[in-house]
Amino acid sequence: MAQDDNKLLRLCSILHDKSSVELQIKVNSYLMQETGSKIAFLATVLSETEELLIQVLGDKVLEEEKRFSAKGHTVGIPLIKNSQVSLHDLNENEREELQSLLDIMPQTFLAVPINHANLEQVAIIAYIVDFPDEDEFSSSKYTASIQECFQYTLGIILNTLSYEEEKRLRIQCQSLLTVARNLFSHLSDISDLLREIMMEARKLTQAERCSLFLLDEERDELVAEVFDGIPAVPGNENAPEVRIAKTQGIAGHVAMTGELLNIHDAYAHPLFYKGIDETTGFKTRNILCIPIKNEELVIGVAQLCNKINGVHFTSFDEEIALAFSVYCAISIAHSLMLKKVQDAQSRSKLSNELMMYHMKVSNEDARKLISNILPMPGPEFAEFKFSPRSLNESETTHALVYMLEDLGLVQRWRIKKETLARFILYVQRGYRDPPYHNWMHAFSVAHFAYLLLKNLKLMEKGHITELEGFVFIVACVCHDLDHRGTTNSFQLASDSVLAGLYSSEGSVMERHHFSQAMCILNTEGCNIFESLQQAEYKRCLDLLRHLILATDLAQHLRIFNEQKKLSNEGYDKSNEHHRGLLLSLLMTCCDLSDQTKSWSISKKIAELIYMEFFSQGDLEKAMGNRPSEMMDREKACIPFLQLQFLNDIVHPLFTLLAEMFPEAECLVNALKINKRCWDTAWELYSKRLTKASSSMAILEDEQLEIEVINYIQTNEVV
Ligand code: 7OY
Ligand code: ZN
Repeated sequence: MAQDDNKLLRLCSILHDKSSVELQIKVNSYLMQETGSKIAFLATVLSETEELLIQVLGDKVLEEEKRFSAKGHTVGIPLIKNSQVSLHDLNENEREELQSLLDIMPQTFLAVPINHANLEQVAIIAYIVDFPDEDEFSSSKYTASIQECFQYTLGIILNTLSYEEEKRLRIQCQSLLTVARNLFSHLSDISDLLREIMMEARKLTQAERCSLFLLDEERDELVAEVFDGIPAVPGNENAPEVRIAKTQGIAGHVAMTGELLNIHDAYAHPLFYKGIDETTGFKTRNILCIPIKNEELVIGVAQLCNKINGVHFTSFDEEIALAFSVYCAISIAHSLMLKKVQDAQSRSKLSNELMMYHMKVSNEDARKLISNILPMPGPEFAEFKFSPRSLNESETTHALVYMLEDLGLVQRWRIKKETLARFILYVQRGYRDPPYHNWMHAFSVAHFAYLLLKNLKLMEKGHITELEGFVFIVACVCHDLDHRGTTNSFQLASDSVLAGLYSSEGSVMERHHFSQAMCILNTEGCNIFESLQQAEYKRCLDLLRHLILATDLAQHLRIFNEQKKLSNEGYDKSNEHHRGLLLSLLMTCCDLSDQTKSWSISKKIAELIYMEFFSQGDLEKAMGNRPSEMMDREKACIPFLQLQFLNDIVHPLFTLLAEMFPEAECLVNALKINKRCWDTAWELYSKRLTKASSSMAILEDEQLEIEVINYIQTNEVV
């Protein structure tokens, strides 16, 4: 026994730093010596799949490792029975199965399952074949020495096996990661990318060659994108395009069926086409051919040829190849998408160029706007009662330059006069011509901002900063850029392009107005913010966005309660959030300021607004939708709607303004007059009780005019 112990110790001492295959050779030969058997071998139990793995028989390493299902092969019986098995336990079939594995018919046979230390589970099975069968007790002697052997060697064998498995998995993972990384770095060159992927697959599966074919739907052909590991370049004389019919050969079969083919002997396969080998002189032994699918649709075929150091590709290789085919599919989908996006961008750029060409503001126009010394655009131009709509369109651009100069903003922010002129002219052209939301609206809103800055001395008193005062006016002129005379909810209901871009964020039109403003700022020679320092520049754009979004009435209603707190709890001019709330309030005041002018303007504005609303209502009816009452020319009662609008929105708004700034009291008074006028109009409307043929008729009614004027005179408000 001391002798035996020495041998076992010697075995253990040489088991270090070996591969699992070398290790098994050592253990097998030890067992063969100890038991006097001709062949000893081990099977590893792969518990996940209930498979047995055999890599070595005696001292011979198998060309290809063998995997058997435990239930499907004689070598699995000890695992299933969880006991040792000898030749007596095997029937004829099972003995033949052993013969074909070992190439000899065993005369004696013993298989011993070896459990994991401390576990019921079988870790490996040891087999000995053709040992001297002396007596009936010899079997237990052999069992004992096998078990003794593994008592000392099992740990290192299992560790080595799992280390090798981990290493294999790590290499596979790394290689998939390398490919995934390439997905991003090679995005623009799909050929490069596909070649990289296939080369990685080739390395990992140990194939001599790799090819990749993409399906050409139009011609029902497979085109080589990568051929023999080289990217195929169409039109390159040196590498002529390789095309095969979609129905031809192994690749064709895989393309048609969408099923993987692992062909062990290419020449023996009925689908194999020898033509290519004959012309190239290459000898194909075996082929692994995998479909590349987008969902269920086959878009290409990857092909690996000739397993290096192996008889054919294994099920392992199939797994790897399938993983790589997924990457190929992603890359192809990616590159097609990228091409589409790039094309769309190019088209959009072209149409933008065309538009800019026709919209171009000439240097002459820009210079004309700033050449003269600017006179005040009219008496009372800086008073709340001034009506900016009394100016004609050409006067408005001069008036805008005048306002910015008058407020000292051009000098303060070093705005180049020519840049300012060009900016203003582009903004003016950025407006369409619906009845209400046109350039005159934008201009009158900006003029009201000027009135507020001047009459409430917002910058002098430090309520807002000089930068904010500047952006305030700019936001006003830009706030409805490219308005189409339809509301946010109409964008959603009609599923417009703008809704597609912005519906998830809300304030669809306002986001578009801001985007248009940015487009103009980014047009050459138009950036009025160019002289600002980086921090100021960023603050400007943030504020511009904030203020344009504030003109969405839905946003106004959301923050009105918070704005009321500014008056009740005190306005802190050093608090940026407070200034933001105040500026938002001021934006809404400017946007609705028409209602603080004279009755004739209030009435004219209502006419323009309802022209626009009723057009939208007509469109909604044509789309098969029911417009809201105020958009429906059959249903709207204009005086009632105006009263409601003034009462619910405009009056509370200007009341808050006057609470914060007593100088604005006159605006509330003007508003009250207009409310009384609409009240009179409503009374008249109710007396008639006729549903007039047109809801607009009330505005044209002479009797209304007389009665309202009568009201105004008797109350001596003019
Ligand atoms: N005066 C107006 C607007 C009626 C200066 C807008 C509405 C309209 C109504 C509730 C909301 C609206 C209502 C501006 C001015 C301009 C107000 C947004 C509108 N007299 N409308 N009106 N807006 O959506 F009850 F259309 F852009 Cl009548
Ligand atoms: Zn507006």
